[in-house]
Amino acid sequence: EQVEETYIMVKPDGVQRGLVGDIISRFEKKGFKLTGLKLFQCPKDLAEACCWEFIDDFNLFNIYLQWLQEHYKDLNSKPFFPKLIEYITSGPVVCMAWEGAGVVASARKLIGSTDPLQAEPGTIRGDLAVQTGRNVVHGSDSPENGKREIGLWFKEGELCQWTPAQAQWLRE
Ligand code: YYY
Ligand code: MG
Repeated sequence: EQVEETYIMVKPDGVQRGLVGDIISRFEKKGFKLTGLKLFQCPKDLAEACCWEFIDDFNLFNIYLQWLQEHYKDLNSKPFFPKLIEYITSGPVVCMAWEGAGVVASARKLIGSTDPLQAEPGTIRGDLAVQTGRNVVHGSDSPENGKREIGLWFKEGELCQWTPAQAQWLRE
């Protein structure tokens, strides 16, 4: 089987609500391999600039905005995009890289539908959230985007290659 990578991120509401451990745990227990993990906070002045209220450093702001536009490149022109940026930059997020055969589609299933009210019970959004605008977690939608997003959110030395002790008990 083809080993894939996916970028999973606990959004600011998930961090504020104390759901980080629960969310990490679901991917961990399933049997995927964690290869990257960090808490990241968008610099405060940039977060405020992202609210389009004021802006101190045009250059830095543009770099960061371009970066978030690249992360959500399919959603740039949607009417909810400014609010999405405001939300994503409103507090610390937990950035994760997970690896495994089939991890991209399986992680999307574990996460559940974009609208938490439509998400099945047992999924992260189905169990832990009530609104699309506060759906606690991000997951890449294709192997290509998994690679692309990990490249966007992690620097080279931040990722770990390792063999979990349980590997031989997960697959025949
Ligand atoms: O991949 P997923 O997060 O399930 O949904 P996307 O269609 O990629 O949208 C990304 C993100 O945008 C979604 O998690 C919440 C937000 N959003 C929104 O606020 N309002 C919408 N109508 C659609 C998406
Ligand atoms: Mg998406």
